[in-house]
Parts: sequence; structure tokens; C-alpha cells
Amino acid sequence: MTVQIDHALEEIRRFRPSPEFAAQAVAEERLYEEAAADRLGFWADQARSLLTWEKPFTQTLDWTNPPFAKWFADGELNVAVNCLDRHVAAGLGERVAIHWEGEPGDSRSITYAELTDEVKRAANTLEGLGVKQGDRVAIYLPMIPEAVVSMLAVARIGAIHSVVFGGFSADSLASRIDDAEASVVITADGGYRKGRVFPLKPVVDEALEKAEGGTVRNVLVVKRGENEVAWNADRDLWWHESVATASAEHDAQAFDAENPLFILYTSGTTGKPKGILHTSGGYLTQAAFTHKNVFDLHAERDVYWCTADVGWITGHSYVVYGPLANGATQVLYEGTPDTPHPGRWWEIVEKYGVTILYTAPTAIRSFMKLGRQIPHAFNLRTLRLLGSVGEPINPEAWIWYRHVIGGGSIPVVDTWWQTETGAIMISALPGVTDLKPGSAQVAVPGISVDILDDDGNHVEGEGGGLLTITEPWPSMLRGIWGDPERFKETYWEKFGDKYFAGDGARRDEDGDIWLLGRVDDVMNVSGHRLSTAEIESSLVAHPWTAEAAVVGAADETTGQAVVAFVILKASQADQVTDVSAAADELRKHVATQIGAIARPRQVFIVNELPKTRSGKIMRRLLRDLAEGRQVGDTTTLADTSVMTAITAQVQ
Ligand code: 6R9
Repeated sequence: MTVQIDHALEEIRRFRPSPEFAAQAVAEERLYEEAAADRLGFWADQARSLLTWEKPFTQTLDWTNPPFAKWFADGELNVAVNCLDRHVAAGLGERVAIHWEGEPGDSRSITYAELTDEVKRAANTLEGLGVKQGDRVAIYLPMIPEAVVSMLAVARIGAIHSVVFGGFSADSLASRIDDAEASVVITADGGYRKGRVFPLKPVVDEALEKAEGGTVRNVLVVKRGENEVAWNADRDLWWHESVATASAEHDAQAFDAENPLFILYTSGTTGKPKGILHTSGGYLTQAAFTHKNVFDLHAERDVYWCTADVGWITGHSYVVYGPLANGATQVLYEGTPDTPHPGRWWEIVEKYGVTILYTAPTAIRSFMKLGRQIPHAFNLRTLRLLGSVGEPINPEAWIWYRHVIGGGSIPVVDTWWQTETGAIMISALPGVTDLKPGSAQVAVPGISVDILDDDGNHVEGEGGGLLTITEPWPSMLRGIWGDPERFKETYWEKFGDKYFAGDGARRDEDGDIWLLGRVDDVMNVSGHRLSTAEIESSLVAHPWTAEAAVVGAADETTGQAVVAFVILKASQADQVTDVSAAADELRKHVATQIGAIARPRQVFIVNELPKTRSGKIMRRLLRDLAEGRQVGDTTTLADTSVMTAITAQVQ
């Protein structure tokens, strides 16, 4: 109930931009007017002014074959040149691109000139390994500069990267390698996390044993953790022996604007992750436009820090492509926020004089729990803009972020978008919009959204409905890798030519949008998307499990937490004498199969699951239970006594 009270109170709060901020703001009101007057002309202007085209485009959008869009299709550019070479050519070679901070405290500052050389070397190495335009390269790295270098090197030669988050298991990596038919994997021996080295190369070795496609010819390995690794001399190469010695001369070829740039896997409603496909010109245009306008980037003086891992879309668009296309100076941090001490992030803000910070509500909430004395031991006065992404930010956290981290008067922008949208879609523009805590507010210029009911009718007011995007946008996904049918079915079948986002939303009387969470079986744990179906199928793959149901239960810190209800096989039930040990074993099993982020907070061993007469599991009732509420309406259950029995077992 506190949430509703918060809403009622906070909705009245508005924060006008300060006159000083507004006077220097990058974004201007006129952007909305220009985009409203001529949406395609607006995006064409952005593409021309923010990017450098080898061959100018003449056509902005081709939407003759929806939902397959083409943006700037007859134009040609090189994405890496746009992120690197052109800045060096403009005399910015000595500007720091990346202040990298390793978890143990080692650090490196890399200029645009140095980053350009390193990317050219890596591009030469990849070409030497036979990687060509359109080939897929899997990247499984910690947050080290080589992760950025690898992505840009792949982009430079027109190949396609598939970054797999370093926390994913060998199984997850194997299925992603197979799905994309990757020919090269770039990894490290290990990386630092929570004060320890976590091995990566051994996970790749295991994944390649499990991968059925046998498509991987080479594994390129960065030395970082100094941990022991097995070596296959026919397949494996050290980065410091190959990339470091490769030539730093590399002529970049221009590719079509629609040349694929990357695949990024994300959870959907079914068990199998979807390979979301993004292409070059439109993606880079919107990433650069939003990075500049939503974060008020003054590249010549700002120090920007986005805390996301490059394994997620936020790391792609707002660590790699947006900031580098805009010539920004940024911080890249390898480790966890609390290693070796809970003030680590704030120490980094002080050390580099960070001015713009972009992070997730889950991080903000965990800092709130620790108390303001931790950030306040550091000088945070350089901060002048804060951003949030990944899940709704509750007004309380918004206010804390603004006051305790931001000193009380700087803008906080809550940015709504998805892996599929490629770049920010809904957000305030700092210096222009009056800010309203808890609401993501308005579509960015050039983006058209609507809230519809189940039948596709426009919904006004408090009741809310389904968030849709009504016009194609430059950074939209171009498909699901290898599965055009699933692409159509998932996003376009419900509303025809309008994009179905999978989020609930409502618009308040000022026209501001409030996000209400997913309407499908996708959970959001610490800003990471997880599918109930994927975790259920992992649980069922365990020899003890007969049946499993997974729900996302509200969690104070992580937003939602995974809670599983499992029925053991009768044949196994006798062997399992210790229920809590069995639950632990199943939690561990999920972490091994999918990755630690998917590890259930709780596993309840039960005898039955609540089902409708048609056999559908009623997750709503399990969620009531997991959240400690009175269990709701059970009348549609096939057997109404089931919930009483489960409740007794859980308590
Ligand atoms: C960028 C990213 C997308 C899902 C999305 C929504 C949730 C993201 C949000 C937000 C409310 C915000 N989400 N940002 N909900 N307010 N500002 O997170 O991409 O990992 O694909 O997740 O995250 O539910 O549908 P992705």
C-alpha cells in the first residue's frame, strides 16, 4: 500500500529545470516541434548531423514491408569510424575516451587515438582469423577495455557481435553460440568480481564442448585474471600475442546502413532466448541522439559514467555506441559496487570527477539501505545529471537519488526503453521538461507511443493499458535472429503495424506516462529480464523435479525476485529427506544452468500447483503467496482446496 500512498503524494511534486541548467541545456523545446512537423525529416537531420556518412542516404525510411523496416537504406557508413577515427581526424585524439578502473584498483586512461589504434589492431587480427562481413563473433568478457575494443573491431569489419554477459553459464553461452553460429569467441582467462577472480575461459571451453554446431574455429583470450587455463593450441590465441602485435593500420570499409551490427539475446515469454537483431545507421543515429539530448552531453567537459555491463543493451547503447559516437569521455568500471568497500562507486565518482551518472533503481535502492553516510564520505559535487533505467523507479528512490547523490537540485531522468527498441524511447529532456518522480514522462522527439486496450483502442486516463509504439523508429530491432515468424508473432500480431512492448502503462492528466511493469511472463530482477518459462524448464530438467512454477515476487532491493514452487517426482520424494537441502540444490542447479542472476530467492517444495480446469498454472495465486498476501480469488481453480494445502506447506 505504501506504493499507492507514494504515488498520491509524489504525483503533486514537479521539479522545474533550474534557470542555470536550462540556459546551458543541449536539448531544446523546438526538437518536439520539429519532430511533430516532419518526423522523418527530423530523423534524417539527426542522422546527417550526428554521424559521418561515406555515402549519403537519399531515402529515410522504407516501411513498404512491415514489420521489416529499413532506415537510411541507400547510405553507407562505418560504425567504428563514426565512434573513433573521425574524432581523431577532428583533432580530438588526445581526449580520453575511457577511464578504466579495475576492481582491484588498477586503472588505465585510454585516449581516442589509442582506442582507435587498438581497434584497428583487433580488426586486423579478426580478419586474419578469416572473419568477414556478416560473420558472427561471440564476446564473453569482463568489463575491461578489450570488451569495447572487441565490439568496435567486429563492427569495423562489418561482422556481427553477440555479447554474452559474463555471468551466464556454459549452457547459456553454448546455446547462444549455436543459435548465432559464431565462428570466433573472444574471452578472457578471468575477471575480477567481489574481490575474487571468476574464470571465463574454462566456461568457454565447457560451452564449446556442449555447443552442437561446432562452428567456432578460434578463441581469442585476453589475459586479465592470471588464473590457470587449459590451452588448445589449434584453436586458442592470446590477445597480447596476436592483437598487440598486429598492425595498427586498417582501412575501414563503409557498409550499408542496414548492415547488421549485433545480436543480443534477451528473455521472452517462452524458454528460448530471442536473438534481437540491430543494424547500423538507424541504431547509431538514435543511440547518439538520445545520449546527447537525454544526458545533456557536453563532450568537451563532461565525464560520463553508465554503470551497466556491456552484456546488456544499456552497455551496448550507452557505454559503447552512443558515448563514443558523441566523442564523450567516460568511466568504465570492472567490478561490483561494494568491493573492496561499500563506497567504491562514490570513490570512483570523486576520483574522475564524474558529471553524469546513469544507473539502475536496484542499485539506488541498495545504496538507500546502506545509508547516506557512505556516499557522503566522498565529494560528489561534480555530478550534474542523474539517469535511471531498467525498471520503474519508485518516487522514494528518485527523491533519494536526487537529494543524497545529486545534492538536491540536479535533474534525474528516468529512461524507458528495451533491448528491442535499441535506444531510449520515453524520458524527460533535462532543461526542458518539468520532472515528475516515478514517471518516465514523455516520448522523446521523433517517437510516437500510445496506450491501448486489449482490442487496440486508445485508452485515456488512470486505468491504463498496453504500451505500444505506433510508428517505426530508427533504432528499432530488425528482427529475431533466424526466426522472422517469432518476430512478427511476438511484437506485431497483437496490434497490426503497431509495436507491442509487453509493458503496462498509464497516462496521467498531464500526459505523463507511468510504467506499470510487464504484462507477460517476463520478470525483472535487478533490471535484468528473466523469463518464468526459462527458469521453469531449467528446474524441470533436474532429475528430482516433476513440475515447477516460477513467479516474480516483489522484492525491496531487486524489484522482483524469482520464487519457485516445485513438485518432486514421487520416485525421488523418498530420497529427499531434507527439504531445505533439496531446495538449495535446485537453486544451485538453476544458477549453474542459466547463470547466477536467475538463481531463485526461494524454492518451495510443494505437493500440488494451482491450476485452472484447462490446466493453466495460476501464477497470480502463487505470487500472492510469495508476497505474503491473502491469496486472491481461487474460484477458477480445478480444485479450490489446493491453495490451502500449498499455503500450509509454504508456511
Ligand atoms: C533498457 C532495458 C526492458 C524492460 C521493459 C520494462 C523494463 C526498462 C524502464 C523499465 C519502467 C523504466 N524497463 N526501463 N520499466 N521504467 N525506466 O532495461 O532493456 O533489459 O530489454 O528490459 O525493462 O519492463 O520492457 P531490457
